[in-house]
Amino acid sequence: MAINQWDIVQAKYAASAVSATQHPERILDEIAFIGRSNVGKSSLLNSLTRRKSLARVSSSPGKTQTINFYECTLKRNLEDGPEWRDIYAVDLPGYGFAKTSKDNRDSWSAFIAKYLENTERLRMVCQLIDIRHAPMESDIACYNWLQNMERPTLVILTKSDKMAKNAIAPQVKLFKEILKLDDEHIMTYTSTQHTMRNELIRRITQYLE
Ligand SMILES: Nc1nc2c(ncn2[C@@H]2O[C@H](COP(=O)(O)OP(=O)(O)OP(=O)(O)O)[C@@H](O)[C@H]2O)c(=O)[nH]1
Ligand SMILES: [Mg+2]
Repeated sequence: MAINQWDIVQAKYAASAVSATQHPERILDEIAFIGRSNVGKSSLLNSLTRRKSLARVSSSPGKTQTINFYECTLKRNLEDGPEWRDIYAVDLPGYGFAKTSKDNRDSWSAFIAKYLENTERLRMVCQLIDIRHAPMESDIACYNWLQNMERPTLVILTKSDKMAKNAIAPQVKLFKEILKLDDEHIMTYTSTQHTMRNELIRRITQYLE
């Protein structure tokens, strides 16, 4: 790792919450990952922490049903020695899962909303959207809702390995226009190749200082 650049050197499961009152005992800065079911939130978390199956991944949507906290240790080398800090990476259940009943969806929204509204140490939210689709209504609504709450948001276009290389830039441009984003607030990601891993850690840690 280059000098000053943070890396995630350790990660472990800390807790699962099924109601807004459940939270791991330790108080740490939090980074949350939100997005439609199946967009690749849990996969991105595994890629980010270099762990194969820290978070459970499934090809059928609706896999993550609870708010899962992962305690991550960040490390960077400064000129006078290493510096460490712990944070929570928080994997949220996906939205837009059609097979779930309306009642279920409503309680999902209330549960997640409470977490996003009330978590004081939530430093930023990564909103994941599948790069292959134009932003859906639920994605736009979620993004606007985060902005109304004044949550710093980074949009991550996932599964970029599934798109032709020359189609990526125009698609990023489309998302930037629709969501009115500058370059610092959007990036692509591929959890199968990890090529954007250091860049994502760089962006996330900017919000911690
Ligand atoms: N090719 C490719 N497949 C991916 C990528 N990220 C995730 N997937 C696949 O997409 C599917 C869903 O991934 P998950 O990480 O479980 O998605 P999730 O957003 O956590 O889904 P829920 O927990 O249901 O909300 C799995 O089959 C993954 O292997 C990626 O970057 N590239
Ligand atoms: Mg998941």
